[in-house]
Amino acid sequence: MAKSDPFAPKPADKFTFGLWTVGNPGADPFGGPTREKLEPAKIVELLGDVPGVHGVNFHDNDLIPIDATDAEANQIKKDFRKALKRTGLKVPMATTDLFRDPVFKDGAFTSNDAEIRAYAVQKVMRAMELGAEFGAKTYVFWGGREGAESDATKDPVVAIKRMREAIDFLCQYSIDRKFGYRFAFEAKPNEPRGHIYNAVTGSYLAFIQTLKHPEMCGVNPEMAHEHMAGLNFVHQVAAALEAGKLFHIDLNDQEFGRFDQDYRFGSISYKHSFFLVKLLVDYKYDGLKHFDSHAFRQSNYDDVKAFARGSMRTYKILEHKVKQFNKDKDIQKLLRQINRKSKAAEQLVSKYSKSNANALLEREFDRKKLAERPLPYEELDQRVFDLMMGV
Ligand code: GLT
Ligand code: MN
Ligand code: MN
Repeated sequence: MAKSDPFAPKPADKFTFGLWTVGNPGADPFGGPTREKLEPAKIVELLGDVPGVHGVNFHDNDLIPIDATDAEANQIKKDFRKALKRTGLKVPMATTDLFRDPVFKDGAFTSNDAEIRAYAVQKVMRAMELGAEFGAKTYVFWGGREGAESDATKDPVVAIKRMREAIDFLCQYSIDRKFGYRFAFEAKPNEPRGHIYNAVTGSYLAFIQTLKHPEMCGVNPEMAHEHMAGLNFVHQVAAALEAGKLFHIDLNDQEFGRFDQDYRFGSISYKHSFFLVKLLVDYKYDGLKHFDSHAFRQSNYDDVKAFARGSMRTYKILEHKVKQFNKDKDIQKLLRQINRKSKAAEQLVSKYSKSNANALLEREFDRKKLAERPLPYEELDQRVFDLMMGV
């Protein structure tokens, strides 16, 4: 028998792909598709050929074209359901396409046109129903068109208020219909709009606290989106985790400062990817891990399968490296050395009291000595490199 692969993914890892990711036919703004367009059921089958996938997510119109008749919609759903059954794949997340159709050219929830705003909310209500039909419990909101090229065209404060109104409405709708959804907001700084509102994950963390149902709302950070903004993704995810708001995550990769590349997870930023996986492992994130990326334009569908396998394999390898990091004696020794403890100092500032405040004011600190304490960060950081490279 062949030796079992220590990096083989399992459905319990909750790795997911989207109809729009593995089904991406390779078009870009400068050229048309390089792969034939696959029907949803075919995309499910393709994923079924890749061992270890947990599920497949969709936008309403990835599954049912916006102009489909009821008869067409029913046939597509039937075929899709059969393919899910055959492959055992789940649909854990659903979302709405509020960006492709020309009606949304100036936004959906933040459009300047009240009828378009109402239509957008109606489209989400219907898409929530569709997601629920297939068992989805996480509902993603990516406001791709919620933005502006010129701030002459929209009042950004009004835009926030409109966004809140739409989300409050939809939260209540989900509750009334007992869908059981948790909403996950996904930030992006730009593309397709010149500027998108709620540009980074942190913006949504603040926005959520102003909603009528903050408890059912969290975030869906995407690695490439924060890297487009030049930010440290690990820190954005940490903020979400610490706030109990990491409801979903979009894993992929991206060169800093470039256009939206949606590369395979781990293909560019080895070190950031390592620390991201470390964060998710150390803090026991057990939610969905969605690969929101697509294969190179040069790939055929066999290579798309390699892309899907590779995405999961990279994650599993990094998970293994994280375990090595956490067990490595030298690294752990260095970590203990740099995390200097002092019961007395900690007690003084861990909780405010008048007597603590007075004692702290009285205490003498030897500033020069403190500054001289060694921090062998170069040594530690190099050990991470050695470990990652397997040296
Ligand atoms: C689109 C976008 C992604 C979002 C998807 C959800 S659609 O592909 O680039 O980042 O996650 O709407
Ligand atoms: Mn993206
Ligand atoms: Mn995404």
